[in-house]
Amino acid sequence: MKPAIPYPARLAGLLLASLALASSASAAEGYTPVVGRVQLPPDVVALPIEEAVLTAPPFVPPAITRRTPARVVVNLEVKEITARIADGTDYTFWTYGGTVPGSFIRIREGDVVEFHLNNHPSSKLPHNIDLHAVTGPGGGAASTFTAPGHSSQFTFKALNPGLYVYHCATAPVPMHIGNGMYGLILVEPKDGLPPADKEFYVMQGDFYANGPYAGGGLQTFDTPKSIDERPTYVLFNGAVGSLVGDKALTAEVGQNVRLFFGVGGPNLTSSFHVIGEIFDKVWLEGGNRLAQENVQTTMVPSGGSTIVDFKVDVPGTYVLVDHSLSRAFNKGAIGMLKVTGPEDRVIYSGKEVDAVYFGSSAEDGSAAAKRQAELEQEIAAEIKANPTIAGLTKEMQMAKGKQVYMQNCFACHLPSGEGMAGVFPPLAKSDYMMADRERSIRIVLKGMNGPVTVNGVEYNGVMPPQGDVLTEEQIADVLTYVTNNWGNSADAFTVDEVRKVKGE
Ligand code: HEC
Ligand SMILES: [Cu+2]
Repeated sequence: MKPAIPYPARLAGLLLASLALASSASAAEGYTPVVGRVQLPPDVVALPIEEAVLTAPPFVPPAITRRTPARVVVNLEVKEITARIADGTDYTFWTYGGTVPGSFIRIREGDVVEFHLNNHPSSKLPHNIDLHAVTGPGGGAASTFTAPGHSSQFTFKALNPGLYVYHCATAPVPMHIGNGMYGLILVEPKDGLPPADKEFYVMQGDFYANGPYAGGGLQTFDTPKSIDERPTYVLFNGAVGSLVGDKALTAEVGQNVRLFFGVGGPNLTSSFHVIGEIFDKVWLEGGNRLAQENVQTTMVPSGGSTIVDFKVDVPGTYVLVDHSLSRAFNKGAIGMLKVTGPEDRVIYSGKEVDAVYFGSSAEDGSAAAKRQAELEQEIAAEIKANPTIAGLTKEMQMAKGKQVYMQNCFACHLPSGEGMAGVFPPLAKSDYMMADRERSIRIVLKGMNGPVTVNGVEYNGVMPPQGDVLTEEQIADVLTYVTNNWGNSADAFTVDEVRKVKGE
């Protein structure tokens, strides 16, 4: 029989295996022999047995009310699935329990846990689990290496309270984690946590796709991007918009909200922040001592966690972000908490005054933002009111192009396309834009600077290139929109036209 391998040696083995990059080579490494059921002492045998309640994110199992230990049976299933990662785009996720992050597990300090890891027969690969709550080699990974259609069992005692990450540790590990194989296990302290009115489960992860952000179709893991730590997506709960709209978290004014927040990685840490709220209490790094109060942004390491509590005092939408903000605004790390209930205008008044200020053009920003919200509603209403729109390619392109425009162009060219005198040239009725299709594509792809005359007026500014931010399809859509709106009229732009100019 193979002797137990000490952790450093195992780690070295895993590293070597991931260097080999072939999962078949690592399969042999991951396997450890069956050692037979543990002989439990009488005091453990006498404990009550219960099956752990597992929940899918953003939900959390109910607080544990017993004040004595139990033998808890956990049944966790590994499933490889295809699911939406962004609008129109699917991704091949590997999951614990069919969700990203995996099922939330809640136990109590002192519990003896009989853990079953079941790898669904439809899986293509072996998987295992390293629970940071476990004291022992590999956190359970050494004992749970499980082939497709198999089930492994091991037992551990929850010695330390805290909020712990669990993840797959099968080589190549960053790939298994990068495909969504992580979750949280809460080990409640003996006396429980202070009560909260609402508890939610949110985890951040970085995803490395073999295509652009929301690029459409089916995407899978991209190893070079992962090695360079260049994520395509940084997400809360495994998809763009997983906590937005009717999937937003909810609470009522006066409630104490608790977030169990973790970072699966595989690579990035999180500067976790809720816009418009202050964390009243933070259990830093998921430890069990209340470590800090009144915190704006808390650092959460990759493979780490935090527990934050905050009372919601006024109604509105509070936005969860990684305050490394490109991740929020360009890679998907945005969630929402919608709070309903009575206003308290002393705590937060709302906009009290909007007056003209002649010193700068700053007011344009808020006017534009208001107009953007109106337009976005219009688009939604239009699409809703007209189901045949989907069949009409040009209109469809216009609708999609409008969304691209409202994200990437309106700030300078304004929602109405009229530009800004002396600074940003107009697109509405622009003789310059309408004169040359290929030139317009080139401008969007590569940007523009130097003097230009539009409708008889000279401009000399800088337009940043959009080729790295937008897909070819998005460029075709936005150009179709701007050349067919505000009195302009032209044929729809095709992806092929964009590709041709891009290849110049
Ligand atoms: C940061 C501000 C900014 C953004 C964002 C921006 N532009 Fe521009 N755009 C400019 C400026 C400034 C010029 C003129 C550059 C010059 O003077 O050489 C310009 C010029 C143009 C022109 C040619 C001139 C004309 O008016 O016909 C087109 C077409 C155009 N932009 C389209 C777009 C589209 C489409 C987007 C979004 C995908 C976009 N721009 C985003 C600032 C911007
Ligand atoms: Cu795995």
